[in-house]
Amino acid sequence: MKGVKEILKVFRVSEPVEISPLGSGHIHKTFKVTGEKKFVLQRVNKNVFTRPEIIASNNRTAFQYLKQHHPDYPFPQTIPDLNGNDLHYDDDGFPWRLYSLIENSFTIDEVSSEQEAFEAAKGFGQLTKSLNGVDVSLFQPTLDRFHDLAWRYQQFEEALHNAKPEVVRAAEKEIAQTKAFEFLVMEYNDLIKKGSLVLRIMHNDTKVNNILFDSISRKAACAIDLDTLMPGYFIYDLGDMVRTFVSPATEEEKDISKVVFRKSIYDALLKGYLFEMGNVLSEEEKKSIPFAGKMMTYIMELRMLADFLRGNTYYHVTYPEQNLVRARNQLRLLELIVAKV
Ligand code: GN1
Ligand code: MG
Repeated sequence: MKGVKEILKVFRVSEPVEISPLGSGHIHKTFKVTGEKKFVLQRVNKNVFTRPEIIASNNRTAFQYLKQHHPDYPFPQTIPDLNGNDLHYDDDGFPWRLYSLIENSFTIDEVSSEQEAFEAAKGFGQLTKSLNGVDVSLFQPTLDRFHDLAWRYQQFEEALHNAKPEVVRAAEKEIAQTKAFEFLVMEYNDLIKKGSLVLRIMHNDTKVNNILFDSISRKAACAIDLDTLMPGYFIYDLGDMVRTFVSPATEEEKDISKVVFRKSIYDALLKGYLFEMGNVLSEEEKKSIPFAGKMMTYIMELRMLADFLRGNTYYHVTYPEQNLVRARNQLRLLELIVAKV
């Protein structure tokens, strides 16, 4: 961990410190740093986020707006390095950033009660609500067309076209199932064309483990992982909550009989989200609520399957079929959401 200690010096964190891996994100390398104080240190994945300065600038814009309009909002702002920069680049060109560790907090990978669903959804809703009123044009996309379902479908087709025959063979069933949901792309295109959705500053990565819960109150302390804080539609956040809350099994579960749709959790998350966003969303926007979970489960499934077809170039994997397992899992979930919502 010598390299990590060198980086910490640039952020004025001196030894002795203990460094350990943190969290279950698929993109960055995250460490918990324990010394005199506690920190979260992250190495940003520069292959995914090719313009990390946009992350820093979006986060700063949000932070400044919140400081002025909602000073109590617990926004996780980075600690600048010796030169006052939010990101510090190492010799290999990787950007690093440092946060204070929020004590007495925890994350969950699965939702186990209606209360948790309500609180987490309320937490994500609170972020968008607090940023309602900020000038959206001050923000840039950190990842282009991130939740553009039509584009993601095209990427899947491209990956399929270029995949090795044995890889296609291994995923034959999933490919056929995926194609059968293409109607969701048409629905998405129609919805966007109608223009009833409002461009807002969204979190855009609202898996349940991106909410920090307070250990004592068990309420949402704050939303974390703000790399994709950028313009988007509310269905992106609501949909990814549906995707990651309603089933008791995560996207990593190999046994798809464990993937189930819990209606009571769905209702609780909707209630929590609308508790904050009920007066922010227009009546027209609210008509898209049932589409949210379908769209976001499908988009993630397409991305996972495309990554498998490409040979696992995007998501971290610990075994070769992991992206196929994830896609299979998400297909089952999608089937359930389409049937029940
Ligand atoms: C990635 O960074 P992490 O692990 O929270 C991905 C999300 C996917 C998610 C699937 C920047 O999120 O879009 O929903 O994996 N983030 C990026 O688990 O691609
Ligand atoms: Mg992320």
